[in-house]
Parts: sequence; C-alpha cells; structure tokens
Amino acid sequence: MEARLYVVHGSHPCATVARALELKGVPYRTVELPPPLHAAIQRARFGARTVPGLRLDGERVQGSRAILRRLDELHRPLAVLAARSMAPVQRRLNRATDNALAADLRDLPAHIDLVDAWIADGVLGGEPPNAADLQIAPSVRLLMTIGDVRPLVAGRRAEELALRLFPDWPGDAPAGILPLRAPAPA
Ligand SMILES: N[C@@H](CCC(=O)N[C@@H](CS)C(=O)NCC(=O)O)C(=O)O
Repeated sequence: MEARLYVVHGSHPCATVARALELKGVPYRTVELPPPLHAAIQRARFGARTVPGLRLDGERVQGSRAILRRLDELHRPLAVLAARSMAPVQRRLNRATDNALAADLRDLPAHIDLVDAWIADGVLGGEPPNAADLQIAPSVRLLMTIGDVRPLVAGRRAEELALRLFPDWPGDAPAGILPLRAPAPA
C-alpha cells in the first residue's frame, strides 16, 4: 500500500492522521505544503482547501475524520487476514504449545512474587531504573495486555513498576482468549 500524506507544518489534524498511520503500520511519505499555497494545491488535488489529505494507492481522501474512517475500513479485514496467516507461524516460532502455556500459567504467580520481592528489596524499582528494571518491567507490561492474566498482576508492586516505566503500551487482548484458564490470583 502506498500512502502519501499532505500536511501543513504544525497542523494537529495532520498529526492525528500521521499517528493513525503509524499505529496501523502503514508506511507513508509526508508532503509538506507551504501556506498559503496549500489552499490552491489541496483544492486541485483533493477538492477542498484544508489539510490533511491522504493519497492511498491512488485513492484520495481529505479531512482527518474521513481519513481515519477509511483507514479503519481498509485495515480491519487486512488485520484479520494477517492474523490468520501469522498466528500459526508465530505459534511454531515461539513453541507456543498448550503444554508450554500450561507450564507458563502455572509458574506465573511465582514469577510475579519474585518480581515483587525484588522490588521490596530495592533490587528493582529504584531511580534511575537499572538494566534489570528495563528487562523485567516491559515483560510485566506486555503480560498486562492479556486480559486472562492481568488479574495476576493487578494491584501488585510489579504492576506499579511496569506502569511507571512503560505507561503507554500497544495492544489489548480481551479475557477469554487463552485456551486454558489462568490460575486465580492469590
Ligand atoms: N476538521 C478538519 C480540519 C482541517 C483543518 O482545519 N486544517 C487546517 C490545518 S490545522 C488547515 O488546513 N488550515 C489551512 C486553511 O484553512 O486553509 C480535519 O480534521 O481535517
């Protein structure tokens, strides 16, 4: 997919679209238009004066709301298709068998206890963060995107550390997607 985003420097609706493209993983080129020439250029290219405008494989969409709507339309089926073909490969690469999952779920509460103990002992959670913080906090933060296991971390020191060092994190898998049940929180 070839995308070209037409912007004016500092425009907030243009920032909206740029971020949406990044979040959806759509590579794009930015064309910065010099005001006030943008008005004539945009009108000729998109039929309206304002930026942003987006060219997507030849299709032209103007205005941040219309662009985000169009990106959603295009990307929902693509994401489903991609997930269908990627998931089995990823599963093999990560040796994600039901047995491995069962073992991981069984061991997870002990791992979280260990992280909490390290935080309590000052091994983790200091300022500035150390190398171990930067290894462990993102692992906990990633786990927190899995609704089935999030309760195991909720309210724990490990959760606070993960959120403090990595407040923003992509992804959210709703509870109920794992083929096995996670252990109940202690
Ligand atoms: N609601 C529109 C707002 C677009 C808009 O006002 N863009 C400004 C830049 S922030 C613009 O093109 N201003 C120049 C002009 O009005 O000619 C959208 O979200 O796309």
